Amino acid sequence: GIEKDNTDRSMVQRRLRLPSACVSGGVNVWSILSANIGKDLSKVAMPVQLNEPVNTLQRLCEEMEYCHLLDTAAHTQDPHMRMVYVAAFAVSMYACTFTRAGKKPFNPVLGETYECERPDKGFRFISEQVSHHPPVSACHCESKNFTLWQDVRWKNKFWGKSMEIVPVGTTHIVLPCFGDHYELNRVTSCIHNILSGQRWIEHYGEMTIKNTGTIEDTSVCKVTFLKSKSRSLNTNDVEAVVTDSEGHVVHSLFGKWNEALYLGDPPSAICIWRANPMPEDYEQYYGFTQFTVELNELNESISPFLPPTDTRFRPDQRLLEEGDIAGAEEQKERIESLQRERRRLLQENNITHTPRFFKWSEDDSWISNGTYWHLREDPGFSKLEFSVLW
Ligand code: PIF
Repeated sequence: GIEKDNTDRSMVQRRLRLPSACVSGGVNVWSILSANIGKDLSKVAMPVQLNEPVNTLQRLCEEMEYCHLLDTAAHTQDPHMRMVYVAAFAVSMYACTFTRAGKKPFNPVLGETYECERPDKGFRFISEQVSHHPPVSACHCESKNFTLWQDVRWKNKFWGKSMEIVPVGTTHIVLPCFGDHYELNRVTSCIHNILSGQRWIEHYGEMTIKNTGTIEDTSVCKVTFLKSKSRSLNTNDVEAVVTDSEGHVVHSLFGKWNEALYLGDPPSAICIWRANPMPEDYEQYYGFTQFTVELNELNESISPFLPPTDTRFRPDQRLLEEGDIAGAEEQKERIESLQRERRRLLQENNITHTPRFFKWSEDDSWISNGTYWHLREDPGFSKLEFSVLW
């Protein structure tokens, strides 16, 4: 299946930049927020200028940029070193957020989907918006070395100057060759200076990584994302320790979530992960990494295979990417009212929405129902019915 139409695509030259730089100015975040104090912000339609041209489904895919760390883990015999690579991957998931405090991702409509097949990185990824209120995005990523799934739900706390985003849910990483099943929690993210001045993003709190897959490996990794004392002091620092079944420290790691992670103690520490260099002019292009730039690319080699619900077809996000703010805003409002209409019809008929490619599992998370890639190949999405999202 996976080989069929991607052998050519792995050779394809991907785009190096977005079609248009970010058009700045225009939105007064303060006026929006002050008009909605005390309200759940996820229930307020925000102007499209607050958005960057990727959505939360694609944001989950961005976290796969450094998946080679999971490939390395899958080829590492020593369970404590496997934990080190899994921890490095977990830290790397935050790297792309460093340059991204200025905007928010698009909020997908219910039933919106996204796929990303990257033979060059060895994975294929799917995601779907499985709930609208509250917004929940679920994803599933598979390769011959690992499977990763997670769903992301947020609790927003708006503190006036800053906004805290408290994630709910568990990230699962399976390494089938060792029977490992790692579970980890995400830490709190905070956007500072939301109303005025330079916005910046911070992640803090403790992440615990446990291997629940085997009884032999009871090691645990605790990753601490440190709160900085100020904008310029010890920012983005992380520390991690891997402890064995007796609680003895086997490995320690340190670094910065936006830069690099080291194993051991200085000066003999070795670099386990380093963030890729940013593309030229990234500041003008929403602070996107090269990998992010590629996520919303649409061309003839892929469009015939995608379901009509794929984010790449969503017109407001496409128009924003092209720099057409007015067109994007008009489409955003149109798409939102279509969604309200669908919701009204469901309510009138007492029907609850069922996600197409994910199902709710007993362990309190959304998991893939395993149908996406089969249906994509046979009969193909062009032969299937989908509701019209835009
Ligand atoms: C709309 O989403 P927006 C609202 O949900 C609206 O209620 C709904 O109408 P309905 C519309 O259909 C939606 O399109 C609001 C909210 C959405 C997220 C999740 O896109 C990501 O207009 C948040 O936005 C991550 O936004 C933030 O939630 C990380 O998109 C940076 O709550 C927020 C975020 C607030 C951001 C503050 C500014 C940060 C720079 O009638 O169906 O209810």
